[in-house]
Amino acid sequence: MVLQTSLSQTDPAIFELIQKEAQRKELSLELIPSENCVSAATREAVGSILTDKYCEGYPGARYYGGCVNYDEVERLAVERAKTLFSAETANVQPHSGSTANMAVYYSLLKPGDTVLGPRLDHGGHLTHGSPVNFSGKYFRIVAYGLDPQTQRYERDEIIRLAREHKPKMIIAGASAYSRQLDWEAFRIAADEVGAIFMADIAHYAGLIAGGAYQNPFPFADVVTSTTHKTLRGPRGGLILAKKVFASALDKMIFPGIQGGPHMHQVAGKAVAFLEAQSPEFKKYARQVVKNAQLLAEELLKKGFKIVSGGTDSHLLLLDLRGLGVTGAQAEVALDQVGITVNKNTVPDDPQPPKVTSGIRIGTPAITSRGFDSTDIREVANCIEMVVKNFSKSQELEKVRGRVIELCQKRPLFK
Ligand code: DSN
Repeated sequence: MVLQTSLSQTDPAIFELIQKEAQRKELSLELIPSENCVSAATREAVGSILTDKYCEGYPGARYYGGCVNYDEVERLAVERAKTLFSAETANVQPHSGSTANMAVYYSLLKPGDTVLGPRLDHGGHLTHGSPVNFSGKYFRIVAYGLDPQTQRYERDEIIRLAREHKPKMIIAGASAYSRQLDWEAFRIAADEVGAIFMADIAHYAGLIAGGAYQNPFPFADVVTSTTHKTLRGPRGGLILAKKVFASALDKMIFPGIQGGPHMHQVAGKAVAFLEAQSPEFKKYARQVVKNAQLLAEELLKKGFKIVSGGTDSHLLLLDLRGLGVTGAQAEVALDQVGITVNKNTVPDDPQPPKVTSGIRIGTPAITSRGFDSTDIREVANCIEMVVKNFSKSQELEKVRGRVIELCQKRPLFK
């Protein structure tokens, strides 16, 4: 007999930890830009019986019987993803953004091929060519970085590097870059040398879906993403591509690097894609950017330095150099008052990656709980008080009270 008892009866320890996490989330400000809070509907799909089934293959061509309902789930997810991003094709099976990126490298390149991608310490991701990642181990990486003056990726430099190194693939996309990526520049660079242009929109996907950030299509050949950041879906990955690349990418996801897709996750992605097509989601995406821009303005007024001077997206990077506090110290002090951020390297950071001189701040999760301009001003005040008094426990206690007030004003789980 399948156990039908509730989680609290079957496993009180795990039940208790989930309750504790709900409480932590409810009473703290989630400012990590890659995190969000999914809808109850998405959670229901992800927590459903769809976790039970093996569906190796693709709709209509599976290696297991009994996939009829799963075929429909996957078809819905694929069609919705294509509509949302104006994509010719979609593969919704990648378990994560990293596997989505791995499938692109392994299907469209040969080991040792040259790839032009963003530097990890200038905003890029591990899978964009870091030497400790498969991408840096198996491919020849030429990395581009931020312009020292503008602290942005500059069009001329991308084109110059492409001409010099003749990469087989050029990657645009980032984990800590707040500005609009110049998709057209990457297309021009790719065309000059016959390279594939891959855009990794993991961070910007929800903003793009909501029309608050430019879509890399039609410029990009292949677009990879996660589904759980600004897009506010379940944890997972996604590949969108021009038709000509689809068959190679599909074969690389399965059977190349994955076995059975996680169909409960695929169902959750379908729900999130549907939600992202709504007018409310468009409003949400615009508000995420407005909130990030206001937070940047307020912090600038208070004398903080922000990499590139502001943001066009959901995140900003505070440069703490000169304030006598490291990124790690700021992260710990903010955590003590219930503000969750992550330490992050800033351009040409003198500190090692486990210390850093910066913090990365994002507005997707607090916007999901309804934060507006008044709330954002208070968030800026709290950040200032903590960072400038990071070692004074009495000051931190006062800020903790203000954070709780903000959280109670904007409950997450009603
Ligand atoms: N680890 C994710 C992030 O925090 O941005 C992906 O890059």
